[in-house]
Amino acid sequence: MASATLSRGTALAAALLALLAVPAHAAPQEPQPDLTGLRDFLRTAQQQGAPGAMARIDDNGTVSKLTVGVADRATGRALSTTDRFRIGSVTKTFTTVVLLQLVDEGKLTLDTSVNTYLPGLLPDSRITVRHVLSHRSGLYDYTNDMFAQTVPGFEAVRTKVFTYRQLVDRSLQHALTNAPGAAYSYSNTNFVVAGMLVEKLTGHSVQTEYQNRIIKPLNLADTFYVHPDTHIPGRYARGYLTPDESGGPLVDSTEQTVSWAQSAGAIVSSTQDLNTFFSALVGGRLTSAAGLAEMERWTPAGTGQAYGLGLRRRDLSCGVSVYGHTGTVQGYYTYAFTSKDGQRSLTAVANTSNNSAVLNTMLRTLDSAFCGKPTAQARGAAARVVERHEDVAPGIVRD
Ligand code: HEL
Repeated sequence: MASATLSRGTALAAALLALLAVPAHAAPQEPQPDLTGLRDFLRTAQQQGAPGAMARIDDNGTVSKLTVGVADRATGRALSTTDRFRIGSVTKTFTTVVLLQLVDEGKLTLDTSVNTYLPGLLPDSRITVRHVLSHRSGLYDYTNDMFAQTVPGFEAVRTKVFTYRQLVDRSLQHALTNAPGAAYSYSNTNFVVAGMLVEKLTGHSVQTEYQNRIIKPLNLADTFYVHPDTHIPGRYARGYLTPDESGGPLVDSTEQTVSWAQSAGAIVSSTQDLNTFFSALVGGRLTSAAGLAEMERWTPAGTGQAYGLGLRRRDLSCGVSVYGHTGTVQGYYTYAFTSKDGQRSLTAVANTSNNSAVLNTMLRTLDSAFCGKPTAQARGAAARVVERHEDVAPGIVRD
C-alpha cells in the first residue's frame, strides 16, 4: 500500500517535472504559413484580372516563394519573385524612417509645427510633424481630384514632373478636412510635406537620404528611387492598370514618373527587400527604440486596422497583429507586413490595380502567411472582410 502510494506520487512528480521542462517563457508556436491557401489566393487574383501575382515569405530563415501568371503580357514572360515593382505608399514607411532618424539626431521634434521648419507652407500652424506622419493633419488629398477618372487621370500625369510645392498647392485649394489632430484622414499630401521636411532638414534629396540611411545599410539591392525617371532599372514586372469601364483593355502603366507621389509613393523595390526592410524596422535596426515606439503609437483606422507614424497595423482573423504598409500605384498592388518580432514577413504583389476584387483577394494572403490553415469558420469570416477604402481620403473611387 505504502509502496503503491509512493509510486503514484513519483509518477505525479515526474509528470509535473515534464511540464516544468517547457520553459515558462516559451512563446506559443506560431502556425506554419498555409502555402496551399496562399497559392489559391494568387490564382484567384489572376482569375479576377491580375496578369500575375506573387508572394514571398521570410520566416526565421526559411523562404517561400510563390508566383502565378506573367510579368509581361506582350512577351508572356512568367512573373518571378525577384522581379522589381512599384511599391506605392509603402514608400511612406521609408520616408518616416528617415524623419525618425532625424528625430534621433535631435534635428526634428514630432510635436513641433511643420511651419517652424517650412515657414509659411501650411495655412494652419497647429499642424505638427506628428499630425502629418499619422494622417491627422486634415490636409486634403490632392489625388482625389487627380485620379477621379482613372485612366485619363493617370495619362494626364504619367510623364509630368511636379515640384513638392505644386502638389501641396493643389491640396491647399481645398479647406482642411478636419482640425489638426482631430481625426485620421489618409492623404498623400502629408507625405509630400514629409519629403519637404527631409530635404529641408538634411539639405539633400530624399533619394540621397533613402540611399544612405536605409538602402545601403540594409543592402537592399533591388530598391531605388528613380524619380523623375520613368524607367524601372533591371528586371521588373510590368504594371497593368484596370480601366473604370468594365471589360475595357488593361493599360500598361509601367512607365511613369510617379511625380504625383514622390516621397509619398515613388520607390521601386522587390519582395525580398521589403521583407528585409520591415523585419529590420520592427527589429529596431533602423531607429532608436524610442523612435520605433513613436511609429507604433496607433490611431484607429477602420475595423481591424490602425495607423502609427508611416506604419499600418492590421489585426488578422486569428488574433495576430502584423505591421507594415500597403501600396496602390497604377498597375501594382502591394501588401508588405511583418510579425511583431519581425521574424516572419510577407510581401504579396499583384501587377494590376483599380480592381477591388484583386485587392481583396491579395488582402487574404496575410491570413495565409500569418494565421496558417484556416478553420471553416475562419475561412467564412475572412471572406466577409472587404478592404475598405474609407480610410483613404474620402470621395475617390479607387476600385
Ligand atoms: S491610396 C491607398 C494606398 N496608398 C494611397 C496611394 C497608396 N496611392 C494612391 O493615392 C493612388 C491612387 C490612384 C490609384 C488608381 C489605381 O488603382 O491604380 N486608382 C484610381 O485612379 C481610381 N480612380 C490608401 C489605397 C495605401 O494602401 O496606403 O499607395
